[in-house]
Amino acid sequence: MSYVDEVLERVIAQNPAQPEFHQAVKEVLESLRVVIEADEEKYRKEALLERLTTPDRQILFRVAWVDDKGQTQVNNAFRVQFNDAIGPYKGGLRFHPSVNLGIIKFLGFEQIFKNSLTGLPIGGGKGGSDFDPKGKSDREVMAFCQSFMTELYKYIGKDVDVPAGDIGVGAREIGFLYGQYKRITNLYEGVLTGKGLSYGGSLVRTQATGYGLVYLTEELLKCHGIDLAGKVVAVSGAGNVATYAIEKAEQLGAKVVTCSDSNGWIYDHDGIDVALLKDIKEVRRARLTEYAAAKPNAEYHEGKGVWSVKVDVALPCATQNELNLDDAKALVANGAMAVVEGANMPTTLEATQYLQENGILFVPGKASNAGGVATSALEMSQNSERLSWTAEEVDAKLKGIMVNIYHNIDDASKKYGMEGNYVAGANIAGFLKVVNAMEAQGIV
Ligand code: NDP
Ligand code: 2IT
Repeated sequence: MSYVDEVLERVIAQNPAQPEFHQAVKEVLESLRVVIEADEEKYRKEALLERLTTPDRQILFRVAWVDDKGQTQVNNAFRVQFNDAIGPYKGGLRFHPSVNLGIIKFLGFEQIFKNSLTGLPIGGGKGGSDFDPKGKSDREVMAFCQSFMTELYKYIGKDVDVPAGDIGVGAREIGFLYGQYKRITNLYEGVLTGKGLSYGGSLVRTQATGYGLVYLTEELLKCHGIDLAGKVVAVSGAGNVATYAIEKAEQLGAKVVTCSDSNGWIYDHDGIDVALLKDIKEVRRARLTEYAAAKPNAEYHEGKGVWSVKVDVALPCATQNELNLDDAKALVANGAMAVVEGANMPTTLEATQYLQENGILFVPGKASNAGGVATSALEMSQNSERLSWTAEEVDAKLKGIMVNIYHNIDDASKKYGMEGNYVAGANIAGFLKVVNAMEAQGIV
């Protein structure tokens, strides 16, 4: 059996009931076959793929907190420190009822390659909890965050492991987490990113993932002779990534006609009104039904449906496996030209394959959503030098990083004989830097 197949079997056997983790590992290892098989005995001897697919450390802990009725609540929490070959562990925290160890491991594994692609010195990690911030009061969110950090602080630090936001963790949560870290450790240090601007945050970090996604999309299209301006775009999600992807796409002259949350979706023929969306989601923390209530020309539909709309470009920005084979078929039938992932692994393996086989330009999240973590690394740099850069400086660096990522994955796809396969290009380019660093540092 080939070494890649041996390790795939081992990962599935040793990590039962973690389908998302299996999916992420399968996608990466399948892409790496060409690299591994060129020097299979060396890699097998040094157990390189076993080391790459086994986290350095997995921390599981209980979080007890008291709700507004005086009832004690208990949640499960996780921090997976996956790989620190190229820098301190770096990756977000997700608070959502669906969170379990397998989800955090898939996200941590993806983060290794994404962080490598940014070109910045950050390793891969991820964390979170099955706590659901939705419908909780600010005091309840604070109580949870304080209890969560009272355990997590032992394992993190500005040069050790630097968490940030993800689903359900935004500016409010990062603020409460930072306050508790500082209170316990007495250290005012850049241990978290996505901080508020008044206490060490970076300009443009809030916008970075969505803006970066659109910068990469613009470059991808440009290199295929297509102008993003004038194109019709479908976005899913209505959170941090979706909102700023919509904002930047509209600034660059595209028309975004959809967004969604976990209850339903909006079709707005006139183009999504970002100011209204921000008011509903960032200020009022309300549902998308409010959008249709405020804009009677827009349609609100219950359930799923964003990918059924006829568009040129699709940007999935909600969550994993939200774009399946049927959705891929609908996009192809409607003449879409590109699918660029804003979320982490939003496209199923079958859907990805179908899109690629049908000539759709497809870029995986580990390349196209890397602008968020890249700007987090820029926040770490600013914290270290105790300076703040201007919005123009950060935005220009972000754009340069995204354009560079596109060319890096494009070059890798060509070099390994798979031109235009950006999944392979991203996995190979991300892997090569990490492996080089792992091998240089010996068997650890
Ligand atoms: P948010 O919590 O801000 O927004 C998530 C959005 O997706 C919400 O509108 C949410 O709706 C919707 N959604 C629909 N179905 C689901 C579901 N089953 N589970 C969770 N959310 C769902 O998160 P972000 O915008 O930060 O993250 C979106 C995606 O982008 C995730 O995959 C994340 O890992 C990825 N990402 C985020 C980065 C960042 O910097 N924030 C960086 C790189 C990737 P509702 O409110 O109804 O739950
Ligand atoms: O998935 C991701 O890259 C993030 N949630 C952002 C991580 C970070 O450290 O900014």
